[in-house]
Amino acid sequence: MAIPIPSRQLFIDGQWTEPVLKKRIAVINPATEEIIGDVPAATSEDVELAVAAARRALARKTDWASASGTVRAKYLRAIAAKITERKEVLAKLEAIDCGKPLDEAAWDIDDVAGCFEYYAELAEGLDAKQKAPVSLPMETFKSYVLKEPIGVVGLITPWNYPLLMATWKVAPALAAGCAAILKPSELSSITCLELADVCQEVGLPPGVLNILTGLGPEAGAPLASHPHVDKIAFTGSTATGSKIMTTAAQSVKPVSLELGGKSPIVVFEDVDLDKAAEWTVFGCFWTNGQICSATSRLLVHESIAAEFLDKLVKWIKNIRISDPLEEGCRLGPVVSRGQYEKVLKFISTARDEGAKILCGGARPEHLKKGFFIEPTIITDVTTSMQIWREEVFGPVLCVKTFSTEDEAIELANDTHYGLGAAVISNDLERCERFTKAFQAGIVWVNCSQPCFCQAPWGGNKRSGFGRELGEWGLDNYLSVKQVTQYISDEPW
Ligand code: TXE
Repeated sequence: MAIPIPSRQLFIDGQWTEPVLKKRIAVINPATEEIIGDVPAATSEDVELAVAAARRALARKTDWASASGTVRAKYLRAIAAKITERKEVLAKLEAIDCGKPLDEAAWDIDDVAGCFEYYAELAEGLDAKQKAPVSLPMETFKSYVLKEPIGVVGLITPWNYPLLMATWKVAPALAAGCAAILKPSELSSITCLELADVCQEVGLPPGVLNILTGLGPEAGAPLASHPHVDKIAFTGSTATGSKIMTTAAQSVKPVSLELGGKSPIVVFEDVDLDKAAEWTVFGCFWTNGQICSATSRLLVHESIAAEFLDKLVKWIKNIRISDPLEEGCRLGPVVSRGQYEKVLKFISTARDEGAKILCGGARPEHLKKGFFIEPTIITDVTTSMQIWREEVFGPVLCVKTFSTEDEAIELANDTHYGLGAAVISNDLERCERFTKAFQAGIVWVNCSQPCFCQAPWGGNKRSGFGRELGEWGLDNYLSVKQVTQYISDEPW
């Protein structure tokens, strides 16, 4: 059963605030194509208010940036507990907003709560790490390091994991003692507004987290260029990431960018083909392929290619495609009409360029409405084809065969992106060689996609830079201050 979309405003300075220009954005359920509600659309006027509120939150010395990590951890734990309490509703909202199966959405919400808990722990740990001594070659001086919140941070996030991607930024930013302005994607922002409600309920000090829903150019761009925003953290397309970097450069603002990908999965002949098929399907079709790290280029050893592709097709035929709220749904629609048309165009271009659509390639026959696309496998691909080179961000796997390790590595690294890479083989020395040779920020051995909030996440090349999650995620929001003191009684 669908649930009503709560009617919300922007969240600025701890208050629900109507956008200055009173604009709103329709929310469309991608499974039914129906308008199911709306969210406020912020513009630069609202960005001004939010930035001012965030700066005030940092100026009040008592309750945030200068509070101990232990104090901030209490708020993060309280947020985690409320998220867990609201899990069922949040999962349903996520499912009808971005089209992911309800079970998957529920796992996301568990991960959201887990991530807030994890950064609560790290916030507490931060207190002990203060004044870490630096060893100097001269005894007349002593030196230590203070880790301080970087200031007011702008967090711009995408639609594929709406609340989870927001949490990957909000939780460490707050743990570090920053004040934040979150700008979720206009395509799915409902659950981020529910996070605002949670923050109000736990009494998060006003201005510490401000949430501005709205369009990229109208709300995201003024946030990225604002002179009083000290850092931007962004997850989204490489094109928008590049724009944000250019804008941020004008005020020499640090940025961290988690961008697109075209990650390879290399499958050798020495493996259990059923297990390898399961990881390959999971790696590419989970969340409908709308994952930045989706292993969407399969490199399979030529000696097992035919048998392996047969198995993949059988796996795929068993994937239940339906409305995300239906029991047993494994694949929902893609997020929007724009994304639907874009993915189908990728498939038709691949066909026009001479590739073969082995399975899928169209809307499933039994679904007349909604942005549904069958899981698609494309073979006879060459390295110059668009389908090999560009991120599809949909349920599309393209396949090439290889005969030697060197060839597999060359094909795997034949991309401008460098986010994830997977190798499936029983030969662990070979896996080690691939681990070193892959040009990627994340390597999976005998699996694809598992993600833990303790481990660093991020890419190389045009997949961006900086790492989220783990301690690296916290460091994104901390600045390092060197303090050196002259301690000798002798004159210098
Ligand atoms: O992304 P955008 P879109 C890829 C994927 C997808 C494509 C387009 O290939 O098909 O990007 O998706 C905000 N200044 N990924 O259009 O534009 C925008 O409002 C400041 C990969 O949704 O990058 C949203 O909040 N902000 C990806 C966020 O940027 C701006 C996840 C992401 O939107 C802005 C999503 C501007 N000028 C898409 N323009 C991943 N790495 O996981 C837009 N935004």
